[in-house]
Amino acid sequence: MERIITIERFILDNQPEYAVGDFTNLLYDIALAAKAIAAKTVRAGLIDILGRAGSTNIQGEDQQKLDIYADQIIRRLSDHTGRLCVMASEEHEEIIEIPPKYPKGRYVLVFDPLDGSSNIDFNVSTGTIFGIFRCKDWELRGRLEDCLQPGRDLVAAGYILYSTSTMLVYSTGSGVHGFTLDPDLGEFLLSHERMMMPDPPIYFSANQSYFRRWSKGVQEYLRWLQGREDSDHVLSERYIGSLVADFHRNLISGGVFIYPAKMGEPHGKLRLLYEATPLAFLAAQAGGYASDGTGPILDRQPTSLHQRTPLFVGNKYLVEKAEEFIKKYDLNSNI
Ligand code: FDP
Repeated sequence: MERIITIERFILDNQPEYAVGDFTNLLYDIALAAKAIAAKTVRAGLIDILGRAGSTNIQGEDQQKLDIYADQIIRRLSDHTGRLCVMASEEHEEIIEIPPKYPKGRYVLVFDPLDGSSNIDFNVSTGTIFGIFRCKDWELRGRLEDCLQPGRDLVAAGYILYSTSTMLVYSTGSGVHGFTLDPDLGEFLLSHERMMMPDPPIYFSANQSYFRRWSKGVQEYLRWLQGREDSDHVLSERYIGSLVADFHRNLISGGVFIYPAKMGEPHGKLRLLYEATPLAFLAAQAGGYASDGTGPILDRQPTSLHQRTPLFVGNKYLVEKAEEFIKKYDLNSNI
């Protein structure tokens, strides 16, 4: 019979050498928040939680009730534990300081509480994305610069996928591991150890309704992905429009997800700090690669919390090919 390993056991057995308990407990806190959000998500249709909450976040997008709930639960589980020095969430314009009445910790949590939230009303998968950095100055309480760190400095990153089952996937820099929530036990159980993106890839994910707004390089790349011209890769297309779900499928089956810059949106749509960077960390750990079209996402130094970036993530060869097309066709052009 196969061994059953809970996430708690796995985190404890695999904690990095520098972890002295805080880091391990921080991952538990995230797993607990995941259970709370998952429980709310499955009841969404039952308790009249669907629909908009009537407020707008700083990106100008409508917030929905589950976004607010997810944001609050992560904050309320994390702000008083003494493990964090600061947080940043997609739903907050400024950094989230740890209230002075609570002790400050050594880690920084950046998160997108409910990604893909425009899908909630349709019962389509959503996700939470998170990244954990070390606090830059342990003497001080958290500051903006603690949050504005490049992906190379992440100590952990992961996501939770709310779908037919709830999955928590994370990495602390030694492989990517996936856990599935057993609703009867209320525990995340190890279901996918050491996930690697399979090669050859079989999917590409892109919202092709933007085709005419993309640069020449991206258009040519799309044609190549579709197997026209000289491509030896014939891929199937799958686009859920929920980043975590699209990334997760490509992680398991092999593929590439792209959300390029487009006319009118020269920096794309996705956020560098709490969407692109954590997924870039996971991709690299799973043998893949993430680029903004010109170079590694992991090398990008964020200059503001809500900065956006074009994103190409997944199979290394396919992402490098995107860089090649962009270099060839777009070098001196602006969109
Ligand atoms: P959403 O607007 O539903 O929150 O990050 C935002 C995001 O979803 C991603 O999850 C998703 O990949 C993307 O936007 C979808 O955008 P398009 O509708 O422009 O394709």
